[in-house]
Order: sequence, then C-alpha cells, then structure tokens
Amino acid sequence: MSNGNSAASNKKNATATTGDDLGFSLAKLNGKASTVTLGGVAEAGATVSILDGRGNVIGSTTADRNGEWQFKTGKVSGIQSFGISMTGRDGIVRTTTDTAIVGTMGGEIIQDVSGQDNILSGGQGIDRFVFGNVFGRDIITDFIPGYGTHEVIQFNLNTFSDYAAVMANATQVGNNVVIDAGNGNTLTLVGIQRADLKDVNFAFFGDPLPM
Ligand SMILES: [Ca+2]
Repeated sequence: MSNGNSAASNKKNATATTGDDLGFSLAKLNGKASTVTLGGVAEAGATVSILDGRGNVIGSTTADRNGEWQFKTGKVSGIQSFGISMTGRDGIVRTTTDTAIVGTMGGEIIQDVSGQDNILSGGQGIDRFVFGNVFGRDIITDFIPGYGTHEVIQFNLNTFSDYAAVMANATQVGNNVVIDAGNGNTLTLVGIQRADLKDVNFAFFGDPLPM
C-alpha cells in the first residue's frame, strides 16, 4: 500500500523510515525530562495521532507542508511503546502496526517485536537490543558502537552466525548503516559509520533468546 509520501520520505536521507507507509521515523528520549520526541514524514496536512502501548490515543499533531510532524510525549518511565495513526486529506484513517519502543534508563533490554517494523531507542545509558529470527524492517536511532562504552545488538544464530556474517551484509547508506538479513528483514543504524561497528557490538544466540 502506498499513500504517495515516498518522495517526501526520500528527502529525509539523514534518517530512516520503517517499512510501512506512514513515515514513522523518529523516537528520541529527551534527557532528564524523560519525555520522548516522536516524528516522521507523512502526507502534508495529515492529522497524526499518537497511540500508547495499549492503542489509546495520547495526543495528535498536524503534518506540515512538507509532511513533517513531531510530537513530544509527557514524562515516560521504563520501556514504553508508541504507535501512530494518520488521517489524510482523503479522510481515511490509516493505522500502522509499527511501533516505536523507547527505553528511558540504562541497562535495559530493548526487545524487538518479531515481524513488525520498529523504531528502537535505548535512551540514556547502555542498552542491549535483542532481535529474533524474523524481525522486520527495524531502526535503532541511538546505537552506541565501538569499543569501550558501547551497546550490543543480539541476533539469533539463525540470522547471523558471527560478526563476519553481519559485516558481510552491512552497507553504509548515507549517514546510516543498513544490515540486511534477507527476506525483508533489515536493521538500520541511524548516524553510524560502518567502520565503527566492532565485534563487541554483536552477540549471537540460538532459540530461545536469552536476555
Ligand atoms: Ca521488528
């Protein structure tokens, strides 16, 4: 399904957009305020409603002439998920199953949702991002690569067997790294250079996935 916003999305090459057509692309924890800024690129003038983890509307905003929208939540704690629905100029309400999953503290396990396109943000501190075998088209907005203080992406052994296998499928795309696991499963690391991804940034486990 397409609602014609791909041209607008393509302008946002510094970010990444989930695989759906609602242009949900940003989830950022705002430091000590513990609010979350959500955003993306939708149809110009569309009404974007923000949903909590239970699907209840917590607020709405209007996409600007370029289709860009942002919404700042109230204070959040722990790991929270958010969804969106969009009412376009045609009056049709489109709701995505894709969600943003945001951690607010350090040392969290950010568990991806299998088969769903997700925007994952660890927020403050050092976190671990855990992916099952069928993960979808996912985005991590704030991954910390490299040695020293760094975060970890945990893949299923059926997806990648080791660091070399990951890197063989990791491509620099603009300011992002895209790790392609095949069958429509991609993980985009926003604002990361491929050369900064080290072996310590990945872990590999079979089923069931330990956390
Ligand atoms: Ca997912």
